[in-house]
Amino acid sequence: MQRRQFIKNTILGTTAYIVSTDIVFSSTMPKGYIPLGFQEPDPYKLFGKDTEMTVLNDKPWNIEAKAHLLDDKITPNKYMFIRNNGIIPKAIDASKWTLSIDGESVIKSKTFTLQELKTKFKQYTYQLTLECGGNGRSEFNPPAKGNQWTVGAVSCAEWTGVRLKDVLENVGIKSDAVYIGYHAADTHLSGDPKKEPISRGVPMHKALQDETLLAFKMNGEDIPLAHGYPLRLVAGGWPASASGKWINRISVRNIEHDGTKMKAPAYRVPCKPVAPGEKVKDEDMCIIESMPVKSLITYPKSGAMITKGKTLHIRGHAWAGELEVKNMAYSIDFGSTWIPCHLTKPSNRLAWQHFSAEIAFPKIGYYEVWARATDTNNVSQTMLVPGWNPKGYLNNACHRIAVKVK
Ligand SMILES: Nc1nc2c(c(=O)[nH]1)N[C@H]1C(S)=C(S)[C@@H](COP(=O)(O)O)O[C@H]1N2
Ligand SMILES: [Mo]
Repeated sequence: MQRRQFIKNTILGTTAYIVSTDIVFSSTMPKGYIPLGFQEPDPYKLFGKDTEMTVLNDKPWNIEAKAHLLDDKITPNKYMFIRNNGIIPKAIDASKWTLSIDGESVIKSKTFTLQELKTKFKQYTYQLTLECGGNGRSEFNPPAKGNQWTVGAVSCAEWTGVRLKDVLENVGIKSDAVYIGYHAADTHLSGDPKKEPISRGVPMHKALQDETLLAFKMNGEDIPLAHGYPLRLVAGGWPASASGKWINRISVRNIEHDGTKMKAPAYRVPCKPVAPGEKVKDEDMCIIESMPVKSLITYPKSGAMITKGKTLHIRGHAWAGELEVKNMAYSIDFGSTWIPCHLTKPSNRLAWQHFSAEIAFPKIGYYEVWARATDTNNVSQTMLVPGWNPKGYLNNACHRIAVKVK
């Protein structure tokens, strides 16, 4: 926005802000032409993303993966989706970064430097699944507004940091604490410094889990800027909106946190199922907590071709919010029979699991491979898009790929 306005204002001037010198032949430059030096940044280069990633929005940046890009057991940065509600903070000086813990339910507010967090507390590393609550939104009918995520707003990276519970214990929490809320350094799209793009959180029982981290490393390196450098909250298994990026303050609240995008209808679904398209009152919308059971076939790509007589190797990941995936099955006959897949144990709680199978096809022709996960509460993914809801959250329908045997 700012940049576009700037271009409008200065396009016919002679001093280029980006190229930091004069445009020598500006008088012969076609009207309305945008010099290369002024063009929008390339998001792939800017964020270190693979060029097969899909940009859904550039203001703010929202970028998703395709199923086959998520084949790695641990998601590398280049395939990790980006979901932003506001503008990524600029010019971060990690040596000056602080995290304040305040709120009604702390005994006394305290501020830590990043260095203090790293040295005063024990560090832990976990693989944690982060899925945007709106992943799969594009399939809802009637459609829901918002980023039209297909299947790629999910990741499982290795996060290193300190336990939020250790830090809260060090500060001292009152017995009336019910929720924590994060505050971060990104700016509202309007540019208004008094508005926060997002300030969500989790109830105390989630805040105090071993795996809930104040993370400063992702996959063994500093967290990439777009994913929350230099400090982010990671609450695996819950809608990733709970995992605040660029955090500089955590408030321990004696009420359910009431920050931006905590109130209905944001990140909430109808407390009771509703008919597609039905209007739902705010008070009938409930906060999403643990994400539902889901899986993704990451190999092969949809449209795979194999020769008659050969088997097809498939593989992918499965996850179930706070729970574990108990079994994984595939079907090649549109769901009438299901055959078990090999399924690994998670490397730690809240990490996605990996499945694989060798599939034999009876004869030449077109097939679909459908994959279905079942969690430890015996809840399975559905074949059809489940429970329509006004904001298009929690679509955990079975993933499927097309296969041709020739
Ligand atoms: N400060 C801040 N934290 C944030 C957001 C944001 O816009 N600002 N987006 C949230 C949402 S909705 C999601 S899905 C995840 C996305 O994390 P990622 O971009 O690292 O994949 O970050 C969450 N944390
Ligand atoms: Mo999200």
